Amino acid sequence: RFTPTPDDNFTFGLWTVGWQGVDPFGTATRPALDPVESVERLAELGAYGVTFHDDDLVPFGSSDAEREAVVKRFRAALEATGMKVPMATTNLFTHPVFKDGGFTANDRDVRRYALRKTLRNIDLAVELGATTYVAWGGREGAESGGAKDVRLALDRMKEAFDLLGEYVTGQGYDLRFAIEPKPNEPRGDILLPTIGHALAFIERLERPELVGVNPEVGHEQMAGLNFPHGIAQALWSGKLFHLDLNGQSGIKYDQDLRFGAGDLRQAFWLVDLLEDAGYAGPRHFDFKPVRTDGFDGVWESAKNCMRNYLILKERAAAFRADPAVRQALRDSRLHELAEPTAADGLAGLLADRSAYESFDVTAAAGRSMAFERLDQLAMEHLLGV
Ligand code: GLT
Ligand code: MN
Ligand code: MN
Ligand code: MN
Repeated sequence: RFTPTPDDNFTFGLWTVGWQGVDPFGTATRPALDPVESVERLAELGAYGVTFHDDDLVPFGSSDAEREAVVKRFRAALEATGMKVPMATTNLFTHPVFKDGGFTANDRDVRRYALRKTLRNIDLAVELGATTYVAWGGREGAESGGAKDVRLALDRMKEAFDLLGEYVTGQGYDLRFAIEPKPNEPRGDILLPTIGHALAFIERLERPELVGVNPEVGHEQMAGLNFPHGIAQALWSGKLFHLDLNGQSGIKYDQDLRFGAGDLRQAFWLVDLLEDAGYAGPRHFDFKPVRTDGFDGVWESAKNCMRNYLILKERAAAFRADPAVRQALRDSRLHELAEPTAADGLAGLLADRSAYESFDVTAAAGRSMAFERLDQLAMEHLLGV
């Protein structure tokens, strides 16, 4: 029970299990991991695939020959294990050249380099079978007001996504982009800080149909937002192209805990939502195994990201199937929310005296919504009571 198989569609970034524990206050606590070993270990644990930044796979500054050799070895590991690469992305944040951003750096040469670096890795991503390309603009932002003209930066951001869209369309690639919002860290303030900002931005692009979002649990929670609500709006907008599952405890630095740690109740409602909505994309984990642990903790936490998802999936299904819950949902009038407010049209609404003139406001105000009972039932299912 709770042991994943590739059918569960669990994927991991190479940078997650490969994180060496470098943080702003300390150096690495673990040695580097060979991407091939990550592929093999994750396959053994039951994952469906892996994702990568260009530099996770091919070290920055490698020659073309070195790149070819690395990719060949990686591809052989994928073939041997059956692991897939549904998504890839670009590292536009580690090298000092990106200290003021990639697509929105004030320095035009850096912006042109960032685009070329991205286009180069898109070719590799498509070769390896990826259909989603994530764009996390961690360095796109500022620490001070005069340093960034945000309206111009958004012009440059749009220019970048328009060029990327033109490229994949011209190449005939089956690849869509997913913007990953984050409010801050590493920049003091990052552009496109939340799901909502990203959704509004996408509508301004030349090819909005090619661009969606890749929301991360912890990133929305760093802004104090309700992650399942954000995901619901992304789904409603047809824009949930991908997502990053992890754990976060409240408004503080980006904790990247394993999935299920941190805000467990939001994790429950998130799994309930994804499963109920029939979200078909990868369940992608973007977490950092705690730097206190050795590789034992790395593989333990990777396994438990998947295990916790499957436990919550079972709990959510039990919640939805429980007759007491079905009754509680009716008592809370959820079925009424599914009814259009005015199927009779504006004329019908205006002619309906019971909607206003004879509406008993006092009686309606007095009807309990009965939400407390519903929530306690959810709590008990979550706790396995
Ligand atoms: C980086 C970041 C993540 C992003 C990755 C994709 S890189 O680790 O913290 O949230 O998803 O670029
Ligand atoms: Mn994060
Ligand atoms: Mn991260
Ligand atoms: Mn992420």
